[in-house]
Amino acid sequence: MGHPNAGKSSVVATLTENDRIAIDKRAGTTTTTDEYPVIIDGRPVMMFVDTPGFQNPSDILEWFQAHADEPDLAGAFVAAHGDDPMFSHDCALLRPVAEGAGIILVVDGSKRIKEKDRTEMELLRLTARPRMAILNNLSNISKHMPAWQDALNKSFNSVREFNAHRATYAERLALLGALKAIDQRWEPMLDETIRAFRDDWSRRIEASADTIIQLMKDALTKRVTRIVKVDDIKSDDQREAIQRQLTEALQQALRQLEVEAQQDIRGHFRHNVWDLPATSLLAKDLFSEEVEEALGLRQRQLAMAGAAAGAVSGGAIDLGLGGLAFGTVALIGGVVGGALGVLGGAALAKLDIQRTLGVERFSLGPVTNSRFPFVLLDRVILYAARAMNWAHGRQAADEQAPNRVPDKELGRKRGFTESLTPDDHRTLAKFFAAARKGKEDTPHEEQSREIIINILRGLSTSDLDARIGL
Ligand SMILES: Nc1nc2c(ncn2[C@@H]2O[C@H](COP(=O)(O)OP(=O)(O)OP(=O)(O)O)[C@@H](O)[C@H]2O)c(=O)[nH]1
Ligand SMILES: [Mg+2]
Repeated sequence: MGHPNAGKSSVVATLTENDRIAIDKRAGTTTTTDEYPVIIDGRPVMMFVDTPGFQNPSDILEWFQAHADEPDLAGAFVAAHGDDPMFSHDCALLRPVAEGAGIILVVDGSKRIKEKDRTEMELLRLTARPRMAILNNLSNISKHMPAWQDALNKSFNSVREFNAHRATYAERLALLGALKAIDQRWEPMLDETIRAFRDDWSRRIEASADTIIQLMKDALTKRVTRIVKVDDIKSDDQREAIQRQLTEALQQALRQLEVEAQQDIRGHFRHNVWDLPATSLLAKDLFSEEVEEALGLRQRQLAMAGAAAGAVSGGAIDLGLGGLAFGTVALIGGVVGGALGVLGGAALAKLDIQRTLGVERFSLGPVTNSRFPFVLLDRVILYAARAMNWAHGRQAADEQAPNRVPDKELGRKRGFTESLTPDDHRTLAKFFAAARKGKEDTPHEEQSREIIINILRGLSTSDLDARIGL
């Protein structure tokens, strides 16, 4: 409950992980009293009821005061006004309370308290139902918060600050935990809900790690091929053009794999509305310089990890020319070293050209570039971090990301793999090397999965806005 535009629907959206609830900056968005279950393991464990807010709070308060000896004021009010069209909204609002629901009042703590607010607090107190107040803060003005705390503490069993746009998983759990304090009878149900939430969260993290491992394996075995009749290749320019097409095709295939993995992860964390500002690293092209600079390992880390894993590709252009023996090596080398598929001075993948029976078979892949898998891994973890921490009530809010010093100026990367230990780097590099060869279920794969799970667990609680550049 609460004023129009206090953020009621946003709180419900965040707590129930439902980003399809109508939320808008205009007041009066919610026009009916709607039920939103919290579903865990396909089972509704509790229900939130979103409301349009009081229409005639002073009339209700007056009636409550005149009938103060009624044991169940909400029920009595509904019984007395159920047929009165003037009060149909207020009855819809009080009906769940009459039926036993607890009350959560949502207020915008960035605004000054008005008389109407005091009226609502008082009438909710008179219902004598278990009640909690949530201090939302819509515009980051905190000077009125202490006054709200004082006023709310007088009429509510519990008063909590909760930011519907920024609340993390941990804060959602804490709020559910706090609901226990307002009515002891709810304790077993809430304990079960919280337990189910925790288990579910672990499962989502594991499912995301599986998605990520699979992405790495798919990306590192991807190969694109083209067969052309020798007679159709009349010049080196044509050979160059084919190579260019193959590089574009390989990049496109890798982008597609990333998109599919992202969709999976989004699904694990129940996000449907998903807009990224153009400034987000996640909105940039996977093969852009910006992404490569911000993510992945530093040169020295890469060299050490690569040496341990017997990396296929160092700083030089790696050109396989299996079976090919004519004078285009320099040319092809030149092409690969140009604008095409180069990451950190090394080609993305090996080009292989074989000539048999009047045809030339061009194939590019799998990726041999040692930087690329770390960049890809960092980016998909970044994506998971956003999926885990983007409150559902925030939807596609177009607010500005907080100002921060560009990481470039700080001279640091913004990914996650960089901060891992050299041991972990080696493990990952060995997993990548094995994946490239199509090996399944190696010990390094299992260890890499654990590394990823640990990173994801660590991301569940921190405020990542600044880091991700949302
Ligand atoms: N910055 C910020 N904005 C918020 C927060 N919570 C809600 N808002 C914004 O406040 C506006 C109103 O939010 P709603 O959730 O629709 O509010 P409501 O109380 O359901 O409004 P009605 O249904 O019209 O009564 C929207 O523009 C939200 O994006 C918050 O925690 N931080
Ligand atoms: Mg609403």
